[in-house]
Amino acid sequence: HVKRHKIALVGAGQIGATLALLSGMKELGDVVMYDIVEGMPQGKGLDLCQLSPVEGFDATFKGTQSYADMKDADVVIVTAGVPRKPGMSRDDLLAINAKIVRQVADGIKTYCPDAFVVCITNPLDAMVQLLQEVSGLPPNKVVGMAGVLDASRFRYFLAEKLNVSVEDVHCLVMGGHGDTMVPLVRYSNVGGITLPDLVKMKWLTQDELNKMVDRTRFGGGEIVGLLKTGSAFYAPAASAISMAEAYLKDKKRLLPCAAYLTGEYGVNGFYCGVPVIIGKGGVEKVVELQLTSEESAMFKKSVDAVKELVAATPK
Ligand code: A3D
Repeated sequence: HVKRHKIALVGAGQIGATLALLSGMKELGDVVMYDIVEGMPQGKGLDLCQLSPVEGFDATFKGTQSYADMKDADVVIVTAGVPRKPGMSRDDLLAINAKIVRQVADGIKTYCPDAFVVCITNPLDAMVQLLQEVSGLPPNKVVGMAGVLDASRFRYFLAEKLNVSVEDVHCLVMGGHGDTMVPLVRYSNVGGITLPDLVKMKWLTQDELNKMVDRTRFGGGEIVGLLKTGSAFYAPAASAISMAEAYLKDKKRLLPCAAYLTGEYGVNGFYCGVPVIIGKGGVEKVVELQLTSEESAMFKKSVDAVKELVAATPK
């Protein structure tokens, strides 16, 4: 018999609620939404239950203030914490979110140690590391969402500029999820035609491309500046759902994610954004590319920023 999957969302704020909506629309399974704010996840859950007849999908949505309700979840997506306000960097969130992530990790360890865990809480690379360490789950079952979002931003900017379908634009962004992230122009393409080729073909100038790379780097901040009371949530939620779906459906997707490195790219014992294969085994493979010396230097700078953050994380 077919058993429905169970998806636990820790944090039912802007991203959490969108994750729940997308899980329903894609019929990924039954959803449990945990949040410390009493009544809020219950209210959003009930609202989503009442949306399901209109959209025609079957899933339950349960709001809770008890970690016990995460029992035996197949996937856990963590957004618990506080988001940025204008003028704040992701790193400003470190102390407050570290405390919250520790509690979440304890809950996962107790109730669903076999889950695939996707961390979204910022500062991403440090929080995903803490989540893995405190929960004690195997590193291949704990990943951070950043690269899919950063690449999607780059894809959109390119599609808009070149007036082509977003579907045909593919981008790769590596490194930490911060201003030092590394959009890899050489490995990005439109229908298989790489960006350097498109510059040669005069579809866009090198200067325009450089500006889009920069806009990608600061893409999160651009939205924070507009919203003023929080950060992006639709695209971050969709990005995490694509990772969860790759796991649940054993799709073997090749996606850039914050993954635990054990020597790849010269990094040992840290999480950093790299291309990985996600399937039923979680992170099944880290894909190691031959970077140019310039790309390597950018990646190393990004890794150094991640290491600093991890060192600054309250133990
Ligand atoms: P928000 O709408 O504030 O939701 C966060 C939720 O966490 C709120 O409902 C809180 O009540 C809840 N919460 C606080 N403490 C706890 C706790 N101890 N246990 C459970 N829940 C708790 O924020 P959001 O959904 O917009 O963003 C969530 C996180 O994602 C923030 O840290 C953002 O910085 C981060 N974020 C990351 C990315 C990446 O690309 C990595 C993108 C956008 C946002």
